Amino acid sequence: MPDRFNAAEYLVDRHLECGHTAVVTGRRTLSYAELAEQVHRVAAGLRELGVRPEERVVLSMADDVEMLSAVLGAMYLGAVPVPVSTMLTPVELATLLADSRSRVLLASVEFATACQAAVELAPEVEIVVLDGETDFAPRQGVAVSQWHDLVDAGALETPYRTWADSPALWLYTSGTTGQPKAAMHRHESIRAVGTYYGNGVLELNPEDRCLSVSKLFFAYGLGNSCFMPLAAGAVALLERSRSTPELIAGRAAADRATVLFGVPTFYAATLASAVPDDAFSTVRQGVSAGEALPAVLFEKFRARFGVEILDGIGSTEALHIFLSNRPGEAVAGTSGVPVPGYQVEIRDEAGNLADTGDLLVNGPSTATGYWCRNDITREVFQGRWLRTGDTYRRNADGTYTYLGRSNDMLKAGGVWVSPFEVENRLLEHPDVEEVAVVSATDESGLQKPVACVVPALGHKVDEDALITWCRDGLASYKRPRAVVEVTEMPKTATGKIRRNVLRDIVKD
Ligand code: 3SK
Repeated sequence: MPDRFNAAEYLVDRHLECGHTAVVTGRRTLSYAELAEQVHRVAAGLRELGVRPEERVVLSMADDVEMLSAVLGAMYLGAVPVPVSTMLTPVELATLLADSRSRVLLASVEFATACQAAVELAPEVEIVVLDGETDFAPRQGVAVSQWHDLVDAGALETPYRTWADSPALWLYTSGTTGQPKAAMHRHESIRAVGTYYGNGVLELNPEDRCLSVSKLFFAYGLGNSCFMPLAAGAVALLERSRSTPELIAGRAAADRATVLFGVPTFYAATLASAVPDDAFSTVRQGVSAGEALPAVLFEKFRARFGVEILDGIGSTEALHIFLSNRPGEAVAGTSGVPVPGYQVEIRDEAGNLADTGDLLVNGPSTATGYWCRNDITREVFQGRWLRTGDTYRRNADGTYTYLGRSNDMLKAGGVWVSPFEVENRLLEHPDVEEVAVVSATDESGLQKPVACVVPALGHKVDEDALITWCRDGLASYKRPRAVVEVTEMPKTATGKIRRNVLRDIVKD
């Protein structure tokens, strides 16, 4: 038989005797022993509800002790937690409930209205457990209970006998346009995230206090606020409310965060805010992922807050970060080098190894595939290699530079142009707050790069000035042929720019 391994046991039971704090929220502090108690109780409660090993349980929950113990408790029981975005519409949530065949939905009070509407549309759901008192009018055939009912059913003292390759977790991903699909992850992949990125790159230790802007329902947030801190015996600082610069800066200072996990839009918003310059004085390391961090943000954040941000890239399919800068050696404007345990390669359109082209990764945390999506699974998961869908350049110093999503690359005058390179140049201009470059078809049917710009506060967009700025700082063929002002950048739930929406705007 394969080796027995349960990721929840590894993350929590291993530290039972340490006496150390595991989690701090705005209201509560739990030791590892107290967190383990909650995890064991959720596992027993789910078993009492009839949840079987390998059965999926959807979580539409806010970052708090209940959500953390729901993820871990389901895994402890051998079931499969499916944390989903709390920003989904009822129709979108119902689609995921149906796709995952979930009978049980765990929900936070903040999202009860959307969950109630979703359950109306999802005949699979039989039980809803809420993490607090709120109105919830279930449709016929659905039982609603409270968190205390779940955790009062006793405690499961030993984990289900999962193997390293047993299913542990599903995470839905849809990219910027496509249909949602569940990336299926193994118990072993969770250990790998803690070992290779958490320990191998960040050198997390029990003194660390990890604060994440991304919530637990994202792969990035789950690694930042659960897998990595708990694997290291460190503290996870959880924040239930929406992450604003002011809130995160306040929590970082009040709870003495040592590692701050953000995304480029958060770092940009923080720089644009009045957050005090010493707000992150306890932070020994900043981390950025989700999309590439422009060099200008890296420099400005370090200059103002004294925090070095390690840019990296991961994916839901890879579970966490696989290319990353290293502490003290960050090269601004790059995603760094492969995380220990991972290999990357770049292939051109013909499938040959190249210095610029599609990025593939081979590593210990890759998903086993997408649930019930055979064609796309075979396209994305190729043997040991995972196609990331990102275009990268390998630099002479061994670092990698992001050039754009492979399907976002533009051709101008027959030559490939990286939208990201042009965006970086425009971000250095004082009139520009946010920018995305997309392709539009001109009167002669030819493709041309167009920059969509959100102006900086109190500034105006001057098309000629911005085109000249690009012509002066880049090869001339890369310059945008037009600049369009937008008041707000359309984004996905994970903060990625919805370029398809911008393409529609510039088309007219
Ligand atoms: O998008 C990323 O860079 C990322 C990083 C870590 C985990 C998950 C994702 C999607």
